[in-house]
Amino acid sequence: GQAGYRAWLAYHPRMDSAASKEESLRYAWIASDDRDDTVRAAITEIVEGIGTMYGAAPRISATATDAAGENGPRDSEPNAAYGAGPGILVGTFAANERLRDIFGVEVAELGREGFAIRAKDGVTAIGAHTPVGALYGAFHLLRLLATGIDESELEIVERPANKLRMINQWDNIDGSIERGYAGSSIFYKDDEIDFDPARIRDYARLLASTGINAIAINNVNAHRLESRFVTGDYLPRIAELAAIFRVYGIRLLLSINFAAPIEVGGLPTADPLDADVKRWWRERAADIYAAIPDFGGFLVKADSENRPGPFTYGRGHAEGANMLAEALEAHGGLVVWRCFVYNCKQDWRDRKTDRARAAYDHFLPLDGAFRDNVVLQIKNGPMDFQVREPVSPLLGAMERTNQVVEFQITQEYTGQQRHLCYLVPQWKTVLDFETRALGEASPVKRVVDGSVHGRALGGFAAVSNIGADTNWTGHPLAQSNLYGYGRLAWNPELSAEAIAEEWALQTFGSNRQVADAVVDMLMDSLDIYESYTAPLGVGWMVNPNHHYGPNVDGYEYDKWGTYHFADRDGVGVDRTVLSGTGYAGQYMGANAGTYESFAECPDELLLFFHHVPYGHRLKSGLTVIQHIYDTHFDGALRAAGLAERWASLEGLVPADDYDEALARFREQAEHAKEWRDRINTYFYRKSGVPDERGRTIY
Ligand code: GCW
Repeated sequence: GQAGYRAWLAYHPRMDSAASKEESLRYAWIASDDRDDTVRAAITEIVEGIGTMYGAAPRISATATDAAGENGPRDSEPNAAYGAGPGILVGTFAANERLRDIFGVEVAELGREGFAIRAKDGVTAIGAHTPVGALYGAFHLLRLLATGIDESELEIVERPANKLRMINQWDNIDGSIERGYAGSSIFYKDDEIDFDPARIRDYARLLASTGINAIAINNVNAHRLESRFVTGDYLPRIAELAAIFRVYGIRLLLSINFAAPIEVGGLPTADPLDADVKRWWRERAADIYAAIPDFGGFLVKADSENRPGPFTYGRGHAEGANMLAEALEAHGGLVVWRCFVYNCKQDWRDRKTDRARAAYDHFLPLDGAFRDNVVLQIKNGPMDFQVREPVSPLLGAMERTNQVVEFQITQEYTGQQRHLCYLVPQWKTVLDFETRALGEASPVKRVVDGSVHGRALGGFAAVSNIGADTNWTGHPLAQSNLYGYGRLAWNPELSAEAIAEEWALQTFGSNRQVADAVVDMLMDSLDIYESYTAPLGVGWMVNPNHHYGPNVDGYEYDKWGTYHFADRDGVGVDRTVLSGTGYAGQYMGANAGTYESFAECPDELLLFFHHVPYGHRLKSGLTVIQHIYDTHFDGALRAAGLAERWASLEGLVPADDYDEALARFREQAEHAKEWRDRINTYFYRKSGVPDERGRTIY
């Protein structure tokens, strides 16, 4: 269907028509003295947005001075309905004297990407130091209008908390998307870079409206042809993509293949200390910057899941990353080096090796060894984007290393966009986690924004959930995760609920009944999904490879290092220092003791840190086995409830969205029963303990 395409930039007509009429009077014209493409994009967006919401578009005035001239705008036809009236000024302080007058001196703290909005004497002014700041301000004003804020006395100053606010596309040149659940790629087709510029622009608009400022356009697993993206064969087309994103303040990055000097360059080695290898990468960097002057840099998955890396040559991650960083440094480029490094060929009989330890064990010793234009990208948890994991102990542990946290917007382990799972609450838990890096007040969000350790560079990265499906994300409500990620990267203080509400109002319009229902469903969804899939911090009870659906022992005797160790007496992984793998000891300060302790470890992570008897009583008062039964029965019921709640919105949301979501909610309800019965049956057969409440287990 078409409805979902415009996503949260739908700009629904305001329903409250009296207010709407009055407000539209406030925006009779829009003007700027800036002439660049980015401010033009801001103007276009406002004209379209306000025009659609209020039924009367602001007239574009050539210059800010004309717009407010005594006789109103002179350069174009006066707007018949509203005359000169009050309007909108947007742009940079440097180019717009009137913005300098309106804002005076308080603008210094805005930084490169911040903006200020002030409504004064009939003029709504959006000012920034840069065109992209003005664009962010324009999107912010539109967000406020769409969410029905009282804009008569606007006084807003915003700047992003994080420097890097990045999206990773796991798109392949054949058009497939690794872990993609919303159709094929919008960037590639049939082994070519092949895109519709209008669609890329719309993606850029969606991203920029939330504050995203960087995008790596190909899969971190860079295959044969993608390895050549750094060469002249592909750079002209990539430069076209970069030009579209540039207008929206988004820098383009490429995922590279560490072995490209061999596979593409024909060299005998990819050793990072080899002079020819260094020269080869310097030449590639020079070529890239000739085509894309503001190229963002390289994203690197090295020595991870069979990808090549410096280990082959007896070198370490710092040597590998620094070699690439040197090649990019003169051009202002970054190396974003992923820490998702572990042994994926483990013997399940080996009870000592613990995949959860791997990132910390590999990277902590390298603290201080990376160049300033290297940033480490650390997955939010120590394993791999499970429904529930503890926070990676590496976050905050390196004082002299730039860090970004990596989230997964695409729902690989969280229902693959067939189940509803609003992930913002999960990310909030991670961001608010107190690392104790400096005793107190060192939450993850302050680590990655650079303030805890005084780092100049940091931020967020996340794997996108979009594809060529008309509604971008398959499940229409999964758009909320992309939206929420961008908003959190801009401002991690926003609550999950506030973000859900913003998203619902912008996406479905100002009908309160719809917004309230959608917000409630989103806010319940993670807990519902966790209930029927992943009790008490156990993960990986999924089908191998595609990762959809229940399979309790799917990975139990496998090489990927992902076990639950259920036996007749109990379940869970002993990761204590005392008797287990020692992982709990990687945490700082009191956190180590909390997780080490059977008594203090929070219920929701108990089985991640401890092997526990089925009869163990949780803080909730339930035994572990009864908790498993109860949450699975309950989760399946609540999943069915989601379908009913959605059905109550028939006729109130666009039919396309309604139908697409309803089909998914029905699948979720059925599939949740499968999860319930598989998990309950498995643990009943292992433990022999019956359900206290006598419900059906097979
Ligand atoms: O979660 C795993 C995925 C892989 C992915 C890998 C990674 C891109 O199953 O598909 O590869 O993580 O993050 O590199």
